[in-house]
Amino acid sequence: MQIIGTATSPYTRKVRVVALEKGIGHEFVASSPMVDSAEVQAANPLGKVPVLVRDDGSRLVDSPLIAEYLDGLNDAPRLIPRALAAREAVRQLEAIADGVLDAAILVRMESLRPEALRSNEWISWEDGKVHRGLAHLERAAHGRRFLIGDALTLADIALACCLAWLEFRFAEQDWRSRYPAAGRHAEEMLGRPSFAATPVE
Ligand SMILES: N[C@@H](CCC(=O)N[C@@H](CS)C(=O)NCC(=O)O)C(=O)O
Repeated sequence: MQIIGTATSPYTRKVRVVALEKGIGHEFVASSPMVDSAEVQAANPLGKVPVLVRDDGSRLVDSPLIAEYLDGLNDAPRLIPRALAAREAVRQLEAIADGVLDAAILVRMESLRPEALRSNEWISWEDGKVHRGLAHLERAAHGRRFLIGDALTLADIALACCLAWLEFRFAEQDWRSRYPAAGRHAEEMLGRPSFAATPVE
């Protein structure tokens, strides 16, 4: 099995961490949607990473679907609970962490455009999603070691991937003092071997 993506992509990191936490053997194939665009577009019509390539050559795209597939391969541990309420809660927090990233990536892309073409209105619209999403995740992390239940889930992985990427790309912003509970939570997650093995660089 292969996971195609980049070390800097937080969605790619999320599925790599899921595979590592569950002890699922795979090969990480570094391929950038911008630099190796023909290769990535051949693997995913949307031209985005991550892409999971199974041993029979079939592919899965979109990190929530890839994470769900990987989680179903074994129970050691189960990162998406089977019970409906807990499952919904985990997927909801994953969706919000991913949505924060979607918006933050748009902020970054827009900010990199020449000043004359840049829309500050658009940047602040997307930035609003980043901060409202983080405020939600901050409340979820308050006083908790794990976001849902008493064991690691996909929600914890998604939040740590999200915060680590924000700190990497927007290092000038002090995310941890603004969102201290999320920061403490990410700090603990980033100490896990699965995160140490997937540095954002
Ligand atoms: N919803 C997708 C988002 C994936 C995504 O946006 N990946 C970025 C890299 S971090 C990408 O490939 N961007 C290239 C592009 O949008 O053209 C997922 O969760 O896998």
